[in-house]
Amino acid sequence: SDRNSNKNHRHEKDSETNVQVLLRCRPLSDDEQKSNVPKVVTCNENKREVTVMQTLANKQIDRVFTFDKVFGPKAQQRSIYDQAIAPIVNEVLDGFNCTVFAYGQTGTGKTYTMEGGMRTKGGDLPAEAGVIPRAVRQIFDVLEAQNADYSMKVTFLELYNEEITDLLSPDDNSKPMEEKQKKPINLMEDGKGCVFVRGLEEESVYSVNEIYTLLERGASKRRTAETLLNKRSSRSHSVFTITVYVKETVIGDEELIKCGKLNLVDLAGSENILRSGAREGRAREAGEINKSLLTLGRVINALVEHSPHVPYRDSKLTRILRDSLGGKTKTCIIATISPSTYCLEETLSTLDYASRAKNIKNKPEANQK
Ligand code: ADP
Ligand code: ZZD
Repeated sequence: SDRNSNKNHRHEKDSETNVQVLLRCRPLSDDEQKSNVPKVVTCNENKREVTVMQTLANKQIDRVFTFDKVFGPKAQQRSIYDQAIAPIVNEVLDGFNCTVFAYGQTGTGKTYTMEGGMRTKGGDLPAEAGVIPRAVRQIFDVLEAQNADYSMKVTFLELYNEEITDLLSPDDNSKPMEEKQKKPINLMEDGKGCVFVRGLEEESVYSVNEIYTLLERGASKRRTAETLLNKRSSRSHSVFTITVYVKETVIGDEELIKCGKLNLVDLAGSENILRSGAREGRAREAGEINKSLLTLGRVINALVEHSPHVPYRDSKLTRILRDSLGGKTKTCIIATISPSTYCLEETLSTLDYASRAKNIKNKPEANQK
């Protein structure tokens, strides 16, 4: 029909882009090196290949996986950022919504990749700074260099056991622990089916230093939650979102605002999927904790298999990030693995999952000006 051909015009095939999938393998830790832990992973960055050596019935069987980019154990934070993330941040500045996920087993470097550490080698960012501080820096640098009229808002949340914690809400030390964090945080839907998180502290920021103060608040709030609940960090997801508004001067008096959003997501450890998949319902908590991660896997499967029903609504994470999976957002997944033989099973499962995600297609559209 006419309506259909119209629709097809607006969503031309060439506007579809696959989710970009990067692979990062961490180095052996000092301890692992000392005890001569055998390595089973080799990375060929030029060929964008990862090879896993597996011995089955005394035969060595190699499995080779190809990704959009591969970063071996020697890859520095800065080089990953410059090669893989800086182009994404430029898209955000052009008015697109973009999402970067870190996916992998606990201990493989998701938080190191997304946040990094403070260890410095001189220069104005620590050499170990990860994606979040570098993205914030780049956004400020570009907009300042353009002399742009802009504003920026950030939110930082943690999702644990299907409950949202606002990592930026100001600490009220006058109240006992049980009374804190009583401000309800809910997922709301606007008329167009877009989900947003209501009740979150939305901080406007005007300088890099202000952001660092916020990051510090978030990191310390998370540490408090962590000490109260063992293993929380490996089971929780954290979502850092930067929204940028740039005023565009146009001929005449019309004022246009260009808006772009960047979601930076540190997922719960992927080992939680296998565990909860096998023993779902055993402990109520275990099932609940991993609902979001399980649903993320199901959403990816449904998208890859072109199923008529994609279960976005089944978890908070997939509701919040719905548009990043099969929607108008440009999405990148960084899969993290360990080279150790002791992680072999989880490594193969991460590589399979990440390979499948390469087949998800999004239809990025710049936000309406
Ligand atoms: P995850 O968030 O996946 O549980 P972490 O980011 O906490 O893993 O990393 C586990 C440990 O390994 C940390 O001590 C971290 O500093 C270190 N690490 C992870 N990736 C790297 C890397 N590429 N280079 C150096 N150290 C790393
Ligand atoms: N990964 C560290 C935080 C942690 O787990 O605590 S590193 C970066 C992004 C989001 C939150 C914190 C940070 C982090 C930091 C550490 C300590 C105090 C404030 C912020 C960081 C690292 C390098 C440059 C900027 C911020």
